Order: sequence, then structure tokens, then C-alpha cells
Amino acid sequence: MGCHTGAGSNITNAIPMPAQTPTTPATDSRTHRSAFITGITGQDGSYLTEHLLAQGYTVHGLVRRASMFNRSRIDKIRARQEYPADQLVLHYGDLSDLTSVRRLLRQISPREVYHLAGQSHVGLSFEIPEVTCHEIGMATLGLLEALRDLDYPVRFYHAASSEIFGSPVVSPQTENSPFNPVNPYGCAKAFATQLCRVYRRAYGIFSCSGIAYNHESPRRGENFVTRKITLGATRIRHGRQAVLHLGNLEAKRDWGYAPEYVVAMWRMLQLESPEDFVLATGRACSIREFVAAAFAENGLELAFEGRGVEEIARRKDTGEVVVKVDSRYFRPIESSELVGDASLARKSLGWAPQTIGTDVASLMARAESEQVRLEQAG
Ligand code: G4F
Repeated sequence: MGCHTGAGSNITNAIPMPAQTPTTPATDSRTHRSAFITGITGQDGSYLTEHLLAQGYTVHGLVRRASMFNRSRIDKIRARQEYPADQLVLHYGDLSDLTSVRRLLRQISPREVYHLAGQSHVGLSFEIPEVTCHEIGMATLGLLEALRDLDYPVRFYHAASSEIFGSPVVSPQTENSPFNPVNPYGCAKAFATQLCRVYRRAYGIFSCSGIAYNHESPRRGENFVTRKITLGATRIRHGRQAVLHLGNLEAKRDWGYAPEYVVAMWRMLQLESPEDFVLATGRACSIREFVAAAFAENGLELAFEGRGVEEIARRKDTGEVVVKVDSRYFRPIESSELVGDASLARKSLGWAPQTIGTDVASLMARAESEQVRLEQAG
């Protein structure tokens, strides 16, 4: 563990002493706002980091060596230099190496832990189910065990998912809806969510799960459908791509905007007592609607024709086929139309999503265009 300032790396040395030395931190973070984030290099990790820094927190993030070349989001925050370097500290580590994570927790003594890490692609979880379940299920268990052994109280946020409901028996879903996951990712999240409840009740740990529905942004990875669509639409507009190949266009998702969701995560840890919350917009829209909105933002009206794997979309102006369905992107089982009821979050956290469904598509498409403009401006 510990940190290395390698060539080209701007990960700082978090703790200026040998990593093995049990320490009291130079500034005792128990007396001021400090947070530890797993998954800091991801979409949510980067927005949460910005939110916490703005609140005056010192933010410590766990970075896997494998993330070395996938750190652009967090590196951009560091590069802006809006905050002192020691307010955002990255540590190399891995949740599969729990001894070192325990040591790190003892060294930095965070008041709040946000656990966002883990394989997050539902489709991929069918390809690598064991990795997915280890990274989500066992890593959460390990972290809870580590927190249980600490000699000071920590507040723990667990990034749960709407995928725990999978094929739901009620709609919209609330915090009390039964779990019914339909993919390895959802199974692992259900396991981890239930463990957070067990540790809360059994050991009094302040652990809570944000049962988040899809939340997107221009920082979304390109293998998730929203970013794939907004990137594809912009590239097609600029002649850089001919056709966008997608899977199931019928699927519907409850899409919100990621920067708004991290605010709810933070508010959950400011409550008097721990509780799980559904974080959702309450509205679902289809992949097809999201595609149409993203292309429209690029000035391209589409006409859809055909059904299932035969479905295509043409530009209305030229008749060119710009969207095709490709069965390679279908999943063995598709989660049903998941829609969340965030009434409890509204009541207890004062949280209500503002950017919903196709508004997210438009916002993301505008961000892609801005990126192209910046690239062209050199
Ligand atoms: O963008 P997706 O891959 O997101 P999915 O599966 O809903 O999962 C995301 O949201 C969950 C809830 O918050 C998270 F727990 C999870 O970690 C992740 O962030 O796919 C959305 C829908 C699916 O129905 C999929 O079948 O889009 C459909 N789809 C159609 N064509 C596609 C594609 N998905 C992907 N990734 N790529 C396609 O070409």
C-alpha cells in the first residue's frame, strides 16, 4: 500500500512515512471533515470528490494500479489546482488486499467512507460473474469487517443499485420492495445491500445504501449505453462514424444526472441515523427515446423502422441508416422496466432530481459537441 509518485504520476505521497508504521495522522482527521472514497476514479467518485472538496473535506481516494491509465476524471480535478494538494490524496490499493486497506483506514482515520468501487457493467457481469461478485459482494463484506474493528465511529455509504430489484414485483420500487435480481451484478449488489443492513442492526455500524437508479453524465464510461449513444450521435454528425450499433432499444431506464445523485449520497451520511434510500427520478424512458433526443440535439431527426434485431433508424434529411440493432449487445436476461420511488429521499434528505430522462440525453450530447469544438479549436 502506501503511495508512489512515479514518473508521470501525480498521485501524492499520502503519508510521509513507511506504510508499515502504525501511525496517528499528522492532522487528526477525526476532528475535521475527512472522507475515504473507493472507486474515486469513476464517474460518481469524481463528482463526489468535487462535492466534498467544496464542503471543505479532505478527500482520500483508493486507486487500483490497474486504474493508472484510467484516471483522467480525477486527474482533471487535480490539474485544476482549485484546492491545496493535501486536500485530495490518492492512495494505491485494492479491496482484494484488505490488510492494507485496514492499515490505510487506521492511518487516515476518515469520518466518512463512500464505497463506490467494483465492476459496474451489468452486461459484463454475465461474462465475468466471479470477478463481479468478488469485487462487489466480498469487497463490501471485507470493508464492513474492517469498519467493525475500528476503534472510532465511521459513517459508511454503500453504492447499491436498482438492479437488486431486477424483475420487480412492484412498480415503482421503494426501499421496502423485495429483491429479485436477474444478473450476477444485481445478485452481488443484493448481497452487499443486505449485509449493510445486517451490520447496521447487528453491530450498530452507521452503514447505509443508496439504491441508485441509472445516473449518467458526460463523464460516463463509453461502454454504458447513454455515453455510447451521445458519443455516436456526435461522431455521426461530424462524419467521424457511419453507424451506431446498439442492443435492445425497447429497454427502459429511470435516468437521472450523476452530479445530483452524489449530493444525496453525502446527505445520507449527515443524517442522525443510518437508513437506505432509493435515488431515482420516478420516470422511465426507452433507449429509443434517448437515441432520438441525442441525435436531435445534434440537429439530426431520426425515423425508426422495423422491429427487434431488424430495427434501424434513418436520418430524415438524407435517408442514411445511422442506427442498427446488433444482437451482440443483447443480454441473456434483461432487467425489467425499473422505476424508483424516491419519496423517502425527498422527505428525509430534501433531495429531488432535476435533470431527467431525455434532458440527460440533451445535456450529454451538448457536452460531446463542446468537446469536439474544443478539439477543433486545438
Ligand atoms: O447503460 P447500461 O449498460 O446500464 P445498466 O445495465 O442499466 O446499468 C447501469 O445502471 C445500474 C443502475 O443504476 C447500475 F447499477 C449499473 O452499475 C450501471 O451503472 O444499459 C442500459 C440499457 C440496458 O437495458 C441494455 O440492455 O441499455 C441497453 N442497451 C442497449 N444497447 C445497451 C446497449 N447497453 C449497453 N451497455 N450497450 C449497448 O449497446
